[in-house]
Amino acid sequence: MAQLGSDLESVRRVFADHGQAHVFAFWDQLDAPARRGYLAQLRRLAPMLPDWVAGRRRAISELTQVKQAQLAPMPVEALPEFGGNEPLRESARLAGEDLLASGRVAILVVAGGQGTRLGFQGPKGAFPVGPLTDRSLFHLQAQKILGLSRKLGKPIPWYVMTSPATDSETRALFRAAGFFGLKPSDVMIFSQDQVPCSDLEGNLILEGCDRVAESPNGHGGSLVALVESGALDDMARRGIDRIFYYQVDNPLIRMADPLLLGLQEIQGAEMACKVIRKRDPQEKVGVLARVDGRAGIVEYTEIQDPEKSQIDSSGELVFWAGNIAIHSFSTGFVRRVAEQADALLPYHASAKQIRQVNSEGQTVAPDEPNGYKLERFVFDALPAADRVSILEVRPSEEFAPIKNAKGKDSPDSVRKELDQQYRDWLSKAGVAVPAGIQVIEIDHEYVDSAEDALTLGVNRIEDAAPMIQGSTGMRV
Ligand code: UD2
Repeated sequence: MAQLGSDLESVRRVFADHGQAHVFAFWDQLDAPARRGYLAQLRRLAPMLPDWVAGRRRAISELTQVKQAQLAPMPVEALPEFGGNEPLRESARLAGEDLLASGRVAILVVAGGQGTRLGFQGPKGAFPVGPLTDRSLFHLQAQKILGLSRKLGKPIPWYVMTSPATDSETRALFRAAGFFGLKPSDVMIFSQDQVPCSDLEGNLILEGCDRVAESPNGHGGSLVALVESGALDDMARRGIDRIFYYQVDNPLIRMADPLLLGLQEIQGAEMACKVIRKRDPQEKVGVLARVDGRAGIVEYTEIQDPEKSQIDSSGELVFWAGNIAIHSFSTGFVRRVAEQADALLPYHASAKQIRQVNSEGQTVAPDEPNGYKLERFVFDALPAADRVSILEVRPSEEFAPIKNAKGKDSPDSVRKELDQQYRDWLSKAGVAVPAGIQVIEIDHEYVDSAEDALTLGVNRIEDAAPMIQGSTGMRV
């Protein structure tokens, strides 16, 4: 108890010195176990307070500043229909297949987000996307990895980044599902860190009488978590030096795409990004560009006219390369960025409704944003990369994220896109889908492309079961 007392006083002083003495507002009302738990959190937060104070000040002030930067387009390996180099794509694919065959590639999914915008309780990776079987995003992605491993004749390890909010549920889910058929030793689940939220004035928020509000530190936190969790060391032991990065909310993901991996390889780049062609200047996606001479992403909120609507001589937008958050990294680059994270990965603030105690000590959910969550963005690593490769892809083939409960990027719209992709694969492979079939579900372990569908050697969907199932009834 004496230990607790002296500890308490030094912790109290740190918070007071940074203008955050209010975190002790309810201390006198807490019982001993609550005090012990709370002190453990405060002790953990105390050393990061100086950086937090500076970081949140910069992040909040940037919200109201229009950045003045010199923008120029980046060279992009465009799709063949937009003048891209087909032989280069073919060489890239072969180089990527070599990397995969020699076991140099790991897959990383960032799955620390919760499905709050979807109104879903639980990790977003648990969200059901299978129209017939209700398989989850994780399950569908595991099927893709199983299929890839089977083709390679060796496992390809899967690193799953969770957050303190999703970690235990995610682990339980993988265990209950028998790791979806993957070998548990080839799946590494690790958590990113959290960072305290800030109120609108820049102070810590009390989420409860004995709890400071914290939230996951953004997908950029993955670069640090890879090092701190030992995942990067684990990769080194396995002879891996490339990481294929994607976000859990995209069921159309082309897993460990050799084209992206190979383009990075033959261009000698430290980081590679997939982009889609932005057609409308108002579209809300970040754009890859040269920012003050270095590769970077300009958020749609930051790009202004004339650059935003600038058209080239062929009538195309000059800044058209929209980021879809699919990357490939060299592991050496990840380690370098992680070591300099404080300098390279600034926090970005976004206004949110954050649960907070009122003066009576009751936690309430506000109706309006009452503070900021602070996040690091993975693409802030771009300017630090020696070279960056950029590959244009077709959204209908590889990008349909589930973000909202209704409308665009909702479970309904994404299931439709998935269904359309299945129909396209089957049609290219000459497999007939009878007119009455309203819902199709494909097991990605066996069929993950039109080429795979062709190898089944069938021309009726009924003959392909159980890899491909069709149903005349709609799931409600
Ligand atoms: C992100 C990009 C956007 C576009 C889009 C593609 C930013 C600011 N914007 O939009 O430009 O590329 O994705 O889908 O990044 N996650 C974590 N930990 C965190 C925060 C997020 O793991 O602390 C994961 C989350 O589980 C999800 C992904 O990162 O898989 C994207 O998060 P989001 O849905 O919040 O990103 P969004 O829609 O703002």
